[in-house]
Amino acid sequence: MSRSFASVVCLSLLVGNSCRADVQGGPVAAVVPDSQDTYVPSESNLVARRWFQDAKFGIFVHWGLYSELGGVGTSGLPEWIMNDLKIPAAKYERLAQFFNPVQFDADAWVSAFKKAGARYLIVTTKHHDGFAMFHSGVSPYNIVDATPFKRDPIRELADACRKHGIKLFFYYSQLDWHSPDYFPRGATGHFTGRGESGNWQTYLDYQDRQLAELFTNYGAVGGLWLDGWWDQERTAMRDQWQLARTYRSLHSLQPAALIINNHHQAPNPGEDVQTFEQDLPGQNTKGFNRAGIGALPIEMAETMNQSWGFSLTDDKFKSSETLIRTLVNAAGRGATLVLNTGPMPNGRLQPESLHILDEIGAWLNVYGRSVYGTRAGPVPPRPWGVTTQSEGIVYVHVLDWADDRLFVPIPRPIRRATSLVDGAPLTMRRVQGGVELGLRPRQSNEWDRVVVLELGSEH
Ligand code: FHN
Repeated sequence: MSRSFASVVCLSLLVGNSCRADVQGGPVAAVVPDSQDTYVPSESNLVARRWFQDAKFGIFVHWGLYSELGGVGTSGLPEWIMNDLKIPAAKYERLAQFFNPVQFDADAWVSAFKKAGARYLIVTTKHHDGFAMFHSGVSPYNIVDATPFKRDPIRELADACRKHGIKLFFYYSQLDWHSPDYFPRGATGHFTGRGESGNWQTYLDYQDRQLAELFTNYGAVGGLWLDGWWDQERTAMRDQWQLARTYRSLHSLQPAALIINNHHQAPNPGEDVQTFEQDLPGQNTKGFNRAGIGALPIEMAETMNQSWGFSLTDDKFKSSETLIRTLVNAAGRGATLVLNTGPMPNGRLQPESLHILDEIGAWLNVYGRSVYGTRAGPVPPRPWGVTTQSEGIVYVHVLDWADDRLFVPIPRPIRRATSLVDGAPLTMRRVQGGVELGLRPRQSNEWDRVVVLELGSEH
């Protein structure tokens, strides 16, 4: 029996904690089926969840060996170039020898994110290509040991984030195109020159040891953002990730750290935030978001152009107006937006990204209070826009409305309606079931007309 087949058989026979898939003799932890796990978040975790709901805006960074190739030759997913061009792992490894992003300046990145109004940062510590962008003792296939750069950007980012008050989250791909033990393979990574055997349990142990390093060596972090589960969605390995084991270990290392898994499914026990990819929660234009919205805090991840990693040819950057509207539309659904940028192989942020970040920061400087710390408002999303709310105040975000009167179905008494941008009072008329607001015309550069409604007492 091949060792890979033995592993699968052993895994498929698991009952409670009784089976140890140690065919290769590697360290193996007891396995508890995910479905039997219960999870009670710690008090500090619940506080962190509220913080996350208040944060409303984060930055996502996709940066790795693939950034060197600038996405040339692939369709829209630069970080997928190893898979898409069928580059063997042994050849792809050479990219590490050329990776020397000497202009990387963690402080400059985090300062730019902070100025843009972001409250947290998610950075790729290992993408599907399997290369660790941090100093790992688990494998020398990492940025410190395998590149001429020899620095640990994750440590530098952790320090900069601490200095600037930004929470740091780690992106980590469970899917791996480099490890021979990521076997049986799922939907991707079939042409990277690996043999037809591997030990799944050894791979999971490798993954969990790297995750433990991240949760041990970089101080208190915001959390973990997993990706790649979906690679096995239609295989026999679908339920063999031992998520409960991974989550339990990480929650015990850092109880306040939030675990997010971009599996595109309904949340599992042990997860703290539900994320939605490139669609507003409740929408599914891209095909990722088939699961409904659960009870956890929610997030939407979006790109600035069409790519996650750096692309030399992708100039389809969304306008700052579009991205602000996405942020507002997310907030109106109670979600936090994490906006991606793909830094260049020299270590610098793309100039287009910096420009967008500046514009978002300028907007948030003026309109921030209608977004930060709010929850979804009393009026669900409408064709004209959304509402958000915080203590005693409803923010009406008028995104698409040409007329000078707008009916808003808020039956509660309202003391005052003002325009957020200049504090000017607006007329309002109580009508059946709500209030009719008098709007002033939209200015040409006004991306969101925000009306501040101060609620009166019910009695
Ligand atoms: O395949 C990845 C992709 O490269 C990128 O990392 C995004 C981010 O949400 N997640 C995966 C696709 O679901």
